[in-house]
Amino acid sequence: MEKAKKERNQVVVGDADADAEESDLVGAFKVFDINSDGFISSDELQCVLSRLGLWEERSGCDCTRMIYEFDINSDGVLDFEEFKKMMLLT
Ligand SMILES: [Ca+2]
Ligand SMILES: [Ca+2]
Repeated sequence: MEKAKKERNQVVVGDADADAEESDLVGAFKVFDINSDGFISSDELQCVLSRLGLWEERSGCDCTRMIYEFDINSDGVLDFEEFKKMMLLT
């Protein structure tokens, strides 16, 4: 019984960590979602990346393509779940 209780406590702690990480991502998502419509378009992605100095025109990197790679439901924009995947993979 003691052991089971301990394991449950660990799960709760794990969830709290995940929540903290999630709220960081929510904050990052809001930065990228300039017009606050809940989606990140390729224009927004490019705009924020260039503002952060992370966008290099001459690198040949293409935001539309970047979105396309993570756009799971193919609606042309990134929702929070898709954004989360992008942040965790890059
Ligand atoms: Ca938006
Ligand atoms: Ca999408």
